Amino acid sequence: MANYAIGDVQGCFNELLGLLDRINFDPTEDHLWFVGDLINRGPESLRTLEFIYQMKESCNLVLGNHDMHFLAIAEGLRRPFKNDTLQELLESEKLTIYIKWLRCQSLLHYEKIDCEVGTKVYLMTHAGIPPHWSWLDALEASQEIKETLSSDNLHIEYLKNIYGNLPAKSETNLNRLDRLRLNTNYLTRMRFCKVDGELELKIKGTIDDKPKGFKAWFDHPLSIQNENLHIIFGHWAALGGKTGISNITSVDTGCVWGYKLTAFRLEDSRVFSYDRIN
Ligand SMILES: [Mn+2]
Repeated sequence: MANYAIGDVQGCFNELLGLLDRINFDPTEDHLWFVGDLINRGPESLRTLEFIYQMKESCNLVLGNHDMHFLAIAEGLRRPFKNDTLQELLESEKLTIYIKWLRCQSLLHYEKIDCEVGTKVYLMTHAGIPPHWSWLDALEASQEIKETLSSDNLHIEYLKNIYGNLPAKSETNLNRLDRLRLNTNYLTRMRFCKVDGELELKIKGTIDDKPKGFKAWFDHPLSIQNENLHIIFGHWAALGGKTGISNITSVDTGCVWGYKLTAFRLEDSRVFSYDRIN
């Protein structure tokens, strides 16, 4: 029995099958941790989502920005972008089942895992954890989003209001929708920020492209960090799977951009990968 964190699949279905074959994945024994962005931009969003849905008992997953984007389109709140590859999924007869299932997923997952070096707490989000958040801040923020997104009464208003780069940081008296947007941006879109959590969401690129005064979120001292905690995230393909920090692991290695899909085995930190098939 082993746990594998899998990077952003983004509809790269054949590469996912290839990677699972490479790790000898056994759905009756092993667990997969998906860092989000299961779908979009790659060739087979529908087959990817179908496949993961069918083995959902063996999977933990957190939602990424592309998964949220899909939900907003599926609810008729946004139009697809030109390079989105969601059409087949949007026309699926099981669309309502997939929407409901995704709406009930979290933006944060954590679990104690017995590793070769002792017990560790693994914490997974799509983009990361901002420097100023404590454990309680992270749990409260993700719980509020989960309750809102899974609520039949609140999810439309939420999905309508998560778009935008502001507010850039926590301020006193933020209203509920601004707080939800900011916390969703932290968990699903963050790359660069200041130590107080001020976000810079326009700049992408590598760690060297940091705007003046900002750093990659994981290059700040993190309030949440302790010696047993290991953070897993995706979202930032340009890192090439490298953070330079031993207990913060990036598993997005840009499969959809022509590179590879990566699995990180939590028990022994071994990395497996499968190249993009052309
Ligand atoms: Mn992403």
